[in-house]
Amino acid sequence: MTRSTELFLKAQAVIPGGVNSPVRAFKSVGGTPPFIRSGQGARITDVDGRTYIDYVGSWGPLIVGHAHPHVVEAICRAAANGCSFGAPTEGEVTLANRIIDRFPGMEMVRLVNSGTEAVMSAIRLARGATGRDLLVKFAGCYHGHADGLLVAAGSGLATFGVPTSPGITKAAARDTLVLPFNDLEAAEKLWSERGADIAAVIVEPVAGNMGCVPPEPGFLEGLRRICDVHGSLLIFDEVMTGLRVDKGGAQTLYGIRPDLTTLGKIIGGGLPVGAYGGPRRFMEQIAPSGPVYQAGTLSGNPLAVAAGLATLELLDPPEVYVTLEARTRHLVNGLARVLSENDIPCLTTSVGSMFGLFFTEAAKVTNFAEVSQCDLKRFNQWFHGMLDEGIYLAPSAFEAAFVSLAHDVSLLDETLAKAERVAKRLNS
Ligand code: KE4
Repeated sequence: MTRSTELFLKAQAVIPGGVNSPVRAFKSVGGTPPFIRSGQGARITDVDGRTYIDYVGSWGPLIVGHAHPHVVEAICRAAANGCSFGAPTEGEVTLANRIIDRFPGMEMVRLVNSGTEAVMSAIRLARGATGRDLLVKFAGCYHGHADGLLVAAGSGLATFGVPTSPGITKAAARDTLVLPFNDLEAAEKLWSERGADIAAVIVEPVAGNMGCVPPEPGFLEGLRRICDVHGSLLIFDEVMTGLRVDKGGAQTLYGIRPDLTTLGKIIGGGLPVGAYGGPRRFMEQIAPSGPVYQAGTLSGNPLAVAAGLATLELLDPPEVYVTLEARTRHLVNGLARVLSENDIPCLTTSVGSMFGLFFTEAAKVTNFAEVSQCDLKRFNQWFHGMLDEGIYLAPSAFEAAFVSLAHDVSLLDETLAKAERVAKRLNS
């Protein structure tokens, strides 16, 4: 019995599913998740001593690689001065300014402890600012686990949402409407019927929770226009895309200015940080400067702020995002070549240094229904084949993968050589 198997059995006795976040349990791909002991650069090592090239990067935060000396030193220095004060600190002001410098439409930002918290707070602000109740989201986009967001499309198009989890009341789901991603016509129709009651629409500007699905040309621009006409707020959930697809997130990459932006992952450098921000006229409505309440014991935590600041410093050089994108294209183009040479139909997508791989004959996928038609069984075979070769991919077909600054070309080529072996076995 491997140490991971032993630990997984022990973990399942005291932690639901043996994990502290469901996707880590390998339920959709099967098998036992390796328990990770350490990470260094682009590699992680499990408790049985097996090392992997890591394309999960803790689901996005580790864009500079694991245990980067600059980040570790910043955390240690902060910890030596105390872990938390529950009082304002200089680092929070510095990080707020570093974030605002990157996002053109943002004049103020509030730090919280997770992407979920950032999203639920931004939605509360949008409802408070507009005096409206309804929220629109898109099927296949994930925005954390707040009640009103664990909602699937009801029967028919854009009728009231239905809860996707027990414990979520009909009342909580009732105010969320769900549309197909990239379907501007459906959005136009919904707003023509309900626009006066819609507080906001929240969207992953590049969907990263159904694989990596880019916006269709005109989709984001169309949402901006609809919100302007109907007085709804446009919320870009950039928890994953912020500082990932561009220094200024997807809003900079695509030139769209949302009303509110949510962030997480990279801005904490691997420690728990979320954030939401926007123009002063909205953000000053947040307590204590305004009536919309939101609070958090560890918000702006000095260690998390130090990790975030150190990570942002490493992302400052102008060539960083050019390098990340070039390396990601090198890998993705190589994977597409390897799979097609072995007669395995697949579709690859990438935006910046996030990428997706779909086992399908379709020329593209634009929404959750199309992604759901892909060959999930083949994905699971691919996932385990790559894991056995020491390549750590996300244990779900509905996740994006990530390249970090630590993934140099030699590691990418090592990955491609191993992918070749896996593809040959899949095709045999
Ligand atoms: P957290 O509460 O997990 O920090 O953030 C929620 C969230 C919000 N918005 C977007 C676009 C997100 O991708 C996420 C969380 N991402 C998932 C990975 N797809 C986290 C992994 C997990 O749930 O364990």
